[in-house]
Amino acid sequence: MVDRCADERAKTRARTPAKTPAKTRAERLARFQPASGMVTPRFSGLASFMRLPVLDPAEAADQVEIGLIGIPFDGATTGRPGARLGPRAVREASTGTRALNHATGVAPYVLAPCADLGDVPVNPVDTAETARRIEAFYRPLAEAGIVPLTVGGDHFITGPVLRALGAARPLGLIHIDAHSDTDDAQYGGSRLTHGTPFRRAVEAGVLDPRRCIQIGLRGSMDAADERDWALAQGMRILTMEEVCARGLPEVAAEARAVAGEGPTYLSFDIDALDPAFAPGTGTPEIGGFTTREALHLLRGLRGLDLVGADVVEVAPSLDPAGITALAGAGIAFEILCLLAERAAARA
Ligand SMILES: [Mn+2]
Repeated sequence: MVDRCADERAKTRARTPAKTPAKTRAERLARFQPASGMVTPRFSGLASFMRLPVLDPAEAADQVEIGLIGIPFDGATTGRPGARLGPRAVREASTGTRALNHATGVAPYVLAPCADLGDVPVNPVDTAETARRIEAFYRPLAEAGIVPLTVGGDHFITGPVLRALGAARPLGLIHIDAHSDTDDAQYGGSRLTHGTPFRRAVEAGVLDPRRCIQIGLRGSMDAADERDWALAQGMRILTMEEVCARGLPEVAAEARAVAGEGPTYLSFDIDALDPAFAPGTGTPEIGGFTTREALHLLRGLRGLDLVGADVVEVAPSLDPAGITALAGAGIAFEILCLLAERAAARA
């Protein structure tokens, strides 16, 4: 009698990265494939990002070109917390994403070897220490040329990621968000909040403000300084009102023009989406993107030299229906397709 289970266990083992590193790119592509839903059902097994193999980041150099990473930290949230639970919820929701982008035809796992590199070891009660740990986690990846796709965590986590990726030269930025996050507000003497990462990154010289664009800003502000400071640095801001007036193709074209040919980071705050589509987030603002509009906008960003990206501020405990994590997983897949196309172009 044929033991079908044994056969399927063997296939699963074949997908698990062996201790011996793969030598050729074709070997690496074959090794780093997501678990097939035809072999092990999508609701079974351990939930890694996109059902990809899990790889120790210390073994990632010369093996994978894109690393999916969780940063389960929300200690810099000034409003409603919960984004520390984002990576785990997005991993779970992402088990439903399949191999091929129906709109663009991109098959990311055919184009680039990708793995889940696990979570950054954060300290939930120490923001400054967590920033150091994040930067230390990403520096060797940057040096190895591995492109990180991060799931947060609150938006504070993007700052130390940018410090690692932009250490060699300042980066351009495409920042899709309801808020500018260029605030300088102090909470009892601390400026380490999820409302300040891009101000700190410009000050640190890891972002080139003239190559930064912020898309979808809306709602209310504590003070005009958040916007005025960004504009004074030369950052471009496209408010949600301008996005609606001009249309997504023009917005995407302007984003590509502002970022230009140079290395660029893409940061997607889930609160860019309307709370109807992403209620599980710390600082929801009405009047945002639909999930469909967000996908169209991202598809307009093909061809950029993306050196990293993130999806942040998914706070699943604020959304019992789970639609925010589902949106986060779908946005992450769309961004992964952009990163994989770029990796294949450089291979
Ligand atoms: Mn943000």
